Amino acid sequence: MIQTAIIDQIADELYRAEKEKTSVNKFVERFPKLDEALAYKVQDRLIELKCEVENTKRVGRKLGLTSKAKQEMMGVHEPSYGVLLGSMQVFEGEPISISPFIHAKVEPEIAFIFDKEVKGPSVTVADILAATAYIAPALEIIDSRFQGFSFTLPDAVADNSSSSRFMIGERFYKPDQFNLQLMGMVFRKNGEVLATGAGAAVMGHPARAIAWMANRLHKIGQSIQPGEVVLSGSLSGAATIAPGDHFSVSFDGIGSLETVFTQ
Ligand code: 0L1
Ligand code: MG
Repeated sequence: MIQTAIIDQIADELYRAEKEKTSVNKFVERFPKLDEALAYKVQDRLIELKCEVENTKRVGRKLGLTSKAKQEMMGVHEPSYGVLLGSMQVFEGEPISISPFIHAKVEPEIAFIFDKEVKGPSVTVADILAATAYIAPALEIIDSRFQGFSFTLPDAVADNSSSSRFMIGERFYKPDQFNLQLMGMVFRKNGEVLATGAGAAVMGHPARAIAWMANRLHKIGQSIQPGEVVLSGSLSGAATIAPGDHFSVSFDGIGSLETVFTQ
């Protein structure tokens, strides 16, 4: 199969899996040519397809696989990234129905809102902070289209890094007031503490994950654009969701964010 046919085939299957709520098997066995570089092309095609059909547009990006534990589990040394679309945003105070999801999970993250372009190569943590207008608490709802969340890195990249929905706090904070490495976080489910952590859980510093992405984007002629929101990666493992569950994340200095899931 030629490359463009592989890209279209995998993007179509992932799109259908999401719409029809039917998980698929890993693609790497059927398409041995599916490496990381080709997977990002599939991701681009999938996003193009969603923008066409859902009449939405790109509003930012997300980092995935930022924790050492997840990277080791997948045998990789790098994170991944995906695209955030306007249609994926949900707002605080709106209950989230789990009915469109296959097996969604929720993650506590820090969102960065950019007011300057960030273009590689050699982007540093300082460059990311200098281009960031605001940070805010965020929750990401991930939902892999693969059966049992079982995939390789190229599979997950093709699947837009398991992105599904995201929510960001409505109060924004300037990043220069905080040491993001040391920023404490408490993640609760139904009032009970599920996880605690600090910003350093994300590759030593959440902005380091975004710097990695900016340098990776440079290789394909892309950059972070002013106005974009970037979710910098989860500070803890992802939590499973059942109808009625209430989740909250509280950060030292930048407040909290909460949501409830319904059937
Ligand atoms: O946001 C994430 O960390 C998810 C990345 C993709 C892999 C997964 O679903 O765990
Ligand atoms: Mg995430």
